[in-house]
Amino acid sequence: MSTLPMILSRRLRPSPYEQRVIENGASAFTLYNKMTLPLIYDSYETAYEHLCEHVQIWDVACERQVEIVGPDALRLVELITPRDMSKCAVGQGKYAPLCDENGGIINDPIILRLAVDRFWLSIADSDVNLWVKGVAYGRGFDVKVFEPDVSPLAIQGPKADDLMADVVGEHTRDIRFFWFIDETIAGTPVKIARSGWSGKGGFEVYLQDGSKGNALWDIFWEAGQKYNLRAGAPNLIERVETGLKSYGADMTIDSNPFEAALEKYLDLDKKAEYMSRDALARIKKNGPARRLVNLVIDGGPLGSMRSDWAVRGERDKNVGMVTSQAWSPRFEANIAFAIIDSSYADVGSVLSVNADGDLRKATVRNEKWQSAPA
Ligand code: THG
Repeated sequence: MSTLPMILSRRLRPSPYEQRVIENGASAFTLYNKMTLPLIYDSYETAYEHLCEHVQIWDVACERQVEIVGPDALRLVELITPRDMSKCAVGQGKYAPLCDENGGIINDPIILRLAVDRFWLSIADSDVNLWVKGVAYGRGFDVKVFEPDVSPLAIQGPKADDLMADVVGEHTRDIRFFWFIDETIAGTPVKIARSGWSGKGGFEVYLQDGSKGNALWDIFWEAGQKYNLRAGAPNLIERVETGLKSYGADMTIDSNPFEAALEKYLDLDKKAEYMSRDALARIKKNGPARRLVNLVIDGGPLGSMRSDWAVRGERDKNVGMVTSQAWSPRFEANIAFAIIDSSYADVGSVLSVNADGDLRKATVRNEKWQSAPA
């Protein structure tokens, strides 16, 4: 396929890497923050095998940045997340859920601290810019909130360190997990962070000039040939194995961080004011009604792209739904995330899944997909 089967109006915003993505034969895209996100070149399976061994270049420009800058920047960032952002140093990032006054998850960005009073929210797919602007105006905060010209390009896989060292320098090996440095590549300012939406290691390069997409891509492309670099994308199989949850699929504004298994990213006792404090305290006290769990579904590959299947308990009671699903070559099993009524959500709980009429036994597993202790 040489063109996207979509009408490319101004509403569908272009990625600076779009030309290279198409040239490399991307065959399936999703829509993310009103941009295309290429997900498949060859197949999820071949991309998964390659990602586990080599290095890939990913167009993740759709992970937009919402910049918050000004004297009240920290107060505003603290107000919108239950994570303690006073502990985030300049040059560091934190994975932090944004929660509204009901505890509902607005988004689950990585928050980068660029200066004492300047942050980027590197967002998943929802309209964070509008929400944050509303909060800032409503509270009369002295800040600017806007989406800057920044387009992340991910370099992911076990050979990413060698590639980055060749392109930028040996010092990039010392970047700590979720920290970032300022660099210039192709005469253009970038930030290089050790982060990315896979468990295979790597970096994200935040390009700060959208007109330089091809130039940046080409530099990594040429240097990457000796490492068997390929164009890739966030990989469904790998991310479910690794336990990375996707906003819009595994969590929405109708779920809270307790339900979405994001408890370890909460600092409920932090000093700063935050709008979800009362709601999250209440949910914690009563226990969440539902929980996002790991599920192993019996039998051979299910191989469906849509997997919002019903999950049933005893006497066929509907107890939840599958939110993401993939056949894992490593565990030789159908592994899934599912949102389940809390009383059915303990490890070892035996349920069933109705996969488009195919009724399968399913078991709640722990975070490493291992069997429950007998
Ligand atoms: N990169 C950038 N922005 C993003 C994403 C990204 N925005 C949207 C989405 N992805 C945000 N979601 C996540 C979820 C998990 C992680 C990163 C982004 C992640 N988690 C680690 C883990 O779970 O092991 C560590 C989290 C931590 O310790 O703070 O990496 O991919 N730029």
